[in-house]
Amino acid sequence: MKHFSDPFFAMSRRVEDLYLSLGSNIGNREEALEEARHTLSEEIGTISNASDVIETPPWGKTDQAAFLNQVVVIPTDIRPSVLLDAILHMEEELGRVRFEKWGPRRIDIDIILYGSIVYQSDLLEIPHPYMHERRFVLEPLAQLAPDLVHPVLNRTIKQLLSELPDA
Ligand code: PH2
Ligand code: MG
Ligand code: MG
Repeated sequence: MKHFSDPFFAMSRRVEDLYLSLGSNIGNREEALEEARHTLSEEIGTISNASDVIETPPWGKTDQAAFLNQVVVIPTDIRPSVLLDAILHMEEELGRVRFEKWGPRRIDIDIILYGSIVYQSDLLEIPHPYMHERRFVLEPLAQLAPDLVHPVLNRTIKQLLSELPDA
């Protein structure tokens, strides 16, 4: 029974707020985000809250076009491993081609936070391992949930944002 090795099998399933970061820096970026929101609401659940869409300079790999970024919230009880499969499938359907790590993409959907769940597998880490270093995540996230506490760092989103070294 391979299920017993999944820590989530033992957890009581309850609805938690799933925070996703959306990003696009190829083609019609607005349209890519719009399609992502539409597909997410069909495949995962109704979006209960969404930040503004902001334009952000490329982070990590800086010789590429500016991104549009947004954070959305979906209350759900879907298991993390299933979520990841669904999201990877959606990214493919939405025309994502993986060229290189941190490189340009039409759409990127990243799991940022999932309630206060801490999850780690070979394929997925929640909270997102770089979220606290990324202004393009923290800024829109702080619009929605400034007082939300990062379950590993034990700091609020507002605090993490104020502690970012300025670019
Ligand atoms: N995504 C990356 C790497 N760099 N920079 C910005 N501004 N926005 C992103 O969404 C982004 C990035 C890897 O997924
Ligand atoms: Mg990403
Ligand atoms: Mg990604």
